[in-house]
Amino acid sequence: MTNNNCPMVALIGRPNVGKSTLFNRITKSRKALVDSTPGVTRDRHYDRVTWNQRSFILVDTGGIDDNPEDLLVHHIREQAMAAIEEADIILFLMDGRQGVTPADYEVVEILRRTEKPIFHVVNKIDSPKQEIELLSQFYELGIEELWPLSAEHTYGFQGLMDGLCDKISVEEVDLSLPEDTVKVAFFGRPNVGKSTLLNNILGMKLSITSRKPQTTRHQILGVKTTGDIQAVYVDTPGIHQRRGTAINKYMNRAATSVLNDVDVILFVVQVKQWTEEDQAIVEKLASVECPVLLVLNKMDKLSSKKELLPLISELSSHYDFTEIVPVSAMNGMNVDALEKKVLTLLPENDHFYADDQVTDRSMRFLASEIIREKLIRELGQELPYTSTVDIDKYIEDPDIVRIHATIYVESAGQKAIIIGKKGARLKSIGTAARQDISKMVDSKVYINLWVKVREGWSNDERALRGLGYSE
Ligand SMILES: Nc1nc2c(ncn2[C@@H]2O[C@H](COP(=O)(O)OP(=O)(O)OP(=O)(O)O)[C@@H](O)[C@H]2O)c(=O)[nH]1
Ligand SMILES: [Mg+2]
Repeated sequence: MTNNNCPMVALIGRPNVGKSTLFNRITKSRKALVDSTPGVTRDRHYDRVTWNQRSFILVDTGGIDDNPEDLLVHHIREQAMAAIEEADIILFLMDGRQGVTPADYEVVEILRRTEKPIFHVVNKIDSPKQEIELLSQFYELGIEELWPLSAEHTYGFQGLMDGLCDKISVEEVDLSLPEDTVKVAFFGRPNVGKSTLLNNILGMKLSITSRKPQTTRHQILGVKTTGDIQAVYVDTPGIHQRRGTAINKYMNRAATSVLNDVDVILFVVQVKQWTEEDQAIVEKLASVECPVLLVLNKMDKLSSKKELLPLISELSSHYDFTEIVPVSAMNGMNVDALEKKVLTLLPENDHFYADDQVTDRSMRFLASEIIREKLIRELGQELPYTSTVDIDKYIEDPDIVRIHATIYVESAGQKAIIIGKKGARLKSIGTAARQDISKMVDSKVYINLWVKVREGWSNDERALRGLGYSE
């Protein structure tokens, strides 16, 4: 279930202390992004979480709630011992409203046997006033550091997550997927419709799209489970010949690195527009051993079907493609057939992600992408290519999500363009982003946008890493 360097964080505690509420809160960044097909499992006990550039597997060791009281202590003891054995970090939850119980004493004693980091969390504490009233009795357990929390209402949550992240180093994290994960990569030059195609296959808007080339800047994973096969589709930035700046190099690396570990390649081209860039990409594919399907996109632009056969015969001279599949990502034409073909090339596999999970990206990341999409769409040709979005704060309150984000540009002139007359442009970027994010998280959203000048960020490796462009 876990991969080599990704730490496992176990949630333990008596029934009803709020383990599942905390589990859902930590993983909630993706809860809005689950498949709504009826019948798919929702009973998840583990999930991969990325928080502040740290990744870990969170395990909810629930499932003992039906046991009679006398068996309970025995189960909790076992649960604690198993966590000591298998987990890297333990979150032990107690119930602030119920007070200290004999089982809590017992678990605390068991946990003293390990050197592993342990967070003694006292849940159901909703305010500073309650913290004063309820927390002190727990110091009887002889624990120096207690973490008051309201898993339900977020009190203490950010502090707990920061504390947890302090125990996980950024470098330690291995983001590679387990060996039996099957990856299908979209590959191609900018603007051919790779992201539109991914979204069409997933049946939801995950990867941002626009009429401008070089919209996608990162690898975006889209997970789709069909029966026994869980396919991980990977959208990549368009490979381009623009050399030079650090961000251009980053984007090309983000695209080509997918070739090191991929099971099927979907080489996407635009119908009747074979260019030098496509030719350069085909040359990169020479050393690839997995099946490569040529996806002929934007078929809706082809005036006559008669043109298709000669086109296919011409294109097949470029490479020994497993198959050439004409589609229209925009209107969905033949996308089902493409997906079916892909599935025939994939083995049945262990499902690393929950069957209803759509991506491994956090809502924080997706929010920054949506804001960037609105920026691109709002500015069209005027858009300074060298702009990016960084989320300063992403706060989930019970009835609203509050997002504070900064748009970075490289000059005061660019800043003025984005802000617009009396701030009108910036306002409509914020409104459009708020609507999309609100749909995704199924909650009210507030967005506060700033524009700042940071000269030369796009050609500065360190600045890029600080702004989320890290491999
Ligand atoms: N007519 C037509 N337009 C399409 C089709 N698929 C995508 N487009 C449009 O092509 C443009 C580029 O689409 P994207 O999905 O952003 O392309 P991409 O390959 O991901 O581009 P980069 O991320 O820049 O590499 C958008 O305006 C899409 O609406 C299609 O089947 N037909
Ligand atoms: Mg794209």
